[in-house]
Amino acid sequence: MNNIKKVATINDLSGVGRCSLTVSIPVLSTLGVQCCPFPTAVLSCHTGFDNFTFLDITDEMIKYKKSWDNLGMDFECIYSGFLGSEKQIDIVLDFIKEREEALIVVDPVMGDNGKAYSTFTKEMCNKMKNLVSIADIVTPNLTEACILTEEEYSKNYNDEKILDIAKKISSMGPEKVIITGIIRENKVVNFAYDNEEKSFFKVESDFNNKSYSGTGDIFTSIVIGLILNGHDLNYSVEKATEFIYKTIEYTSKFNTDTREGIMFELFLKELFLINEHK
Ligand code: PXL
Repeated sequence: MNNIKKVATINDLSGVGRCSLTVSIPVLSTLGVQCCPFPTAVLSCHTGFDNFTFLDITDEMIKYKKSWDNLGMDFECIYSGFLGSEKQIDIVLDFIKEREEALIVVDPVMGDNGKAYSTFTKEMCNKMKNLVSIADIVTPNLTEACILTEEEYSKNYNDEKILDIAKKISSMGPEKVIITGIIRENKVVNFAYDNEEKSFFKVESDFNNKSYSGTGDIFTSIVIGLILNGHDLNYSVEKATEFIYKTIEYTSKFNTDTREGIMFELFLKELFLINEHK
């Protein structure tokens, strides 16, 4: 019996910088789920580098979707990340609406450190709200959570305010809201709100003052893989946080360019063991 779950992973392919598809494919495979890439753009490096090529493949996405539609291709999960244009968001909306029985995970990739990414326009931010409204789980960072709720960005929000923001996002549609990478003094905090369980918890790890690219994509990929394997939200967020902490701690010993991401390749065997634990 084929009991391997499929995840349609809608994200870009960036040649350097360990983010989006280049991390989701190995992480999901290690967790025993099949990552089916649905590429949105091809970049030489992610947009954090001073120089990058950007090939928008919106037209190809229309044909790609049609091919999967014609084949009746279904997925246990649809995971969307970096989207390059308003039209791409519309394609993803249609793709999801035709497959609503899947677990819909939207990482509303729009910005970081209080600022929208250079490729992200105000119109795209507005459209992203429509995508968030049909998701089951969303994983914004604090910048994205503030953009979605039209709150002013501040690094100093307390737990009560973060819960308020998470509830506002949940009221847009998603049952589970995970706000990632909140930096508080020497800690990084991930918050999770579950509207079904009416629960709210946070997982903290030490922060060594270095922010690496792609950690949000690795985090969301781990959470998806663990949830699809039957682990609960609490375990999934806790283990994803621990994995990223450990990998950052190791990577930081080598003084690499933080835009190159974290050395997760060396820790995949640990991820495999995390998943085996029931
Ligand atoms: O990791 C988020 C991300 C994904 N894809 C591209 C990016 C970024 C963040 O900068 O530029 C192309």
